[in-house]
Amino acid sequence: MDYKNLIVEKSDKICKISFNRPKALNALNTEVLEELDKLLDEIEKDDETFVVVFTGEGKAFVAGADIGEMKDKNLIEGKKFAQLGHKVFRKIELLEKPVIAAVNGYALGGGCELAMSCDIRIAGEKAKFGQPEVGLGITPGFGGTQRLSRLVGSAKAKELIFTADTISAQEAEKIGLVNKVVSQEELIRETMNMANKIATKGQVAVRFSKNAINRGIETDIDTALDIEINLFGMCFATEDQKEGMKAFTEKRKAEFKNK
Ligand code: DAK
Repeated sequence: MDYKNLIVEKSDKICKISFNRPKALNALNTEVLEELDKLLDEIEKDDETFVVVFTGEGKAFVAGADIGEMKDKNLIEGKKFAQLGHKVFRKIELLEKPVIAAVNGYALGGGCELAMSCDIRIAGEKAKFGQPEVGLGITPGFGGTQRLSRLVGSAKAKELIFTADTISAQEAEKIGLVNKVVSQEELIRETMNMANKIATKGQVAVRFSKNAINRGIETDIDTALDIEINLFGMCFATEDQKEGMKAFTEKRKAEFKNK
């Protein structure tokens, strides 16, 4: 399927998705969110995609929800927009396959929230992060109050949200909002290297690990450990576990079938 606002490139088991509304700094409108919703369904079913990478065309990753579209919405329309955004962001978070955000520039408001829905964030040195919503008279609306506090702790999340400050990539790394900062030139290469590394591992185990971390973090430690025990046990019903351990004892590289 062709997408108007997204550039989709698939190679070597990696699907790279670039937001492509550079004139509006890749702001998220209904059309972009609907395209993303469809694309995520396609990716979930695509056996040739193991890892997803998000990035942005131009100087922004995503500069937030589209203020131009939002400003005239009434209550019903606002609610519909919110439901669509939440559905898409949760779909990213719960996608079986790992998702990496290569944050090339502004990640503000809904853009920062989108990056936080991804599993891993790598930032270019010029990237900027922030939740500027209170300056527009709204609260963060695509999960920012919840995901930011889970990532960086409630005190830092409150500081960033209450002040609407924009922070640098370096500051974002310091507080744990991004995994690492690299030069702008190296951003895509470094991100692809990490994606490639993940794509060569046993994908059932990678996906089980994502599932265990996501579900476990929301619950008490005993329930969380039970989740791990069950998924660990299920690995022993896979061909990958047999092959992975056999390859180790035979001192060769495992050839996973991902089943
Ligand atoms: N929406 C629409 N257009 C945007 C935009 C945005 N978020 N951000 C930038 N643009 C547009 C600008 O209007 C401008 O368009 P033209 O004037 O050229 O037509 C173009 O992109 C270039 O922007 P600038 O000229 O402003 O570029 P600068 O380099 O000078 O500044 C900037 C870059 C990122 C600092 C600045 O553009 C900026 O402050 N942008 C707004 C950032 C922001 O406030 N983002 C948060 C948006 S609020 C909800 C759930 C979630 C949300 C809302 C509701 N529900 C539950 C209902 C989320 C809200 C948000 O994300």
